[in-house]
Amino acid sequence: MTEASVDSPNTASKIKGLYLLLDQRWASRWALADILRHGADLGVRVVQYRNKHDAMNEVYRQALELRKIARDSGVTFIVNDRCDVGVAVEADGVHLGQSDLPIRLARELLGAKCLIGMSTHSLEQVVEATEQGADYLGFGPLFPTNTKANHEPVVGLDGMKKVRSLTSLPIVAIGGIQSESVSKIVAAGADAVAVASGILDSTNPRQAIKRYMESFP
Ligand code: 3NM
Repeated sequence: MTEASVDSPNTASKIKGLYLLLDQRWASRWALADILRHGADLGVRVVQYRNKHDAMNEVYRQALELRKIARDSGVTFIVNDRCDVGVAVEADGVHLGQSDLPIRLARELLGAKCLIGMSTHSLEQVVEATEQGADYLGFGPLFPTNTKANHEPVVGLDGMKKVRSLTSLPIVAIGGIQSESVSKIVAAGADAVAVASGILDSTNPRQAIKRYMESFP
């Protein structure tokens, strides 16, 4: 455990505002390190590194580079899916999907101080992940998105409102979120809003991050 994490334990209160998705599929267009630096500069507090494609040595190399930048700028760094990468780069958290390791096993591997997030897509999954000890939940897709292939049915703002009363954990709304929708999503009960394409498909990601940041009430 590093000194920094002893000084500032990972708490779910770090899951707030714009949750920036650094998805490897855009790495041929943008340096993800630059996107992270722009985010940190504009006040983003949490990022997730997402790579479902590359070989493990490349995933590790990219994760380590991003992890260092995040640590230097005080941004919470979360790795998608992979507990082994999370341990290897001393990530602040690991985000699990419904087909990843169970939360109980992830906790054994990662320890008490590592944040564990869980993707949920239904009321039942929200209740289950809360009972199983997740630190925060992803919930979506709020709206249709091309970023996740074969995604589950859209939950919409109504779904968001329904799950708010089912858990006291921070909820990260995800899926097809444009900056124009942020205030309504927060009003429906989300603590954070995860975004990939709304920023990485833009011709000016820095401008796009700024627009999202200014959309929070
Ligand atoms: N998970 P964008 S939706 C990674 O519903 C992911 O759990 C989802 O990217 C879920 O902001 C999604 O481009 C895609 O829609 C998020």
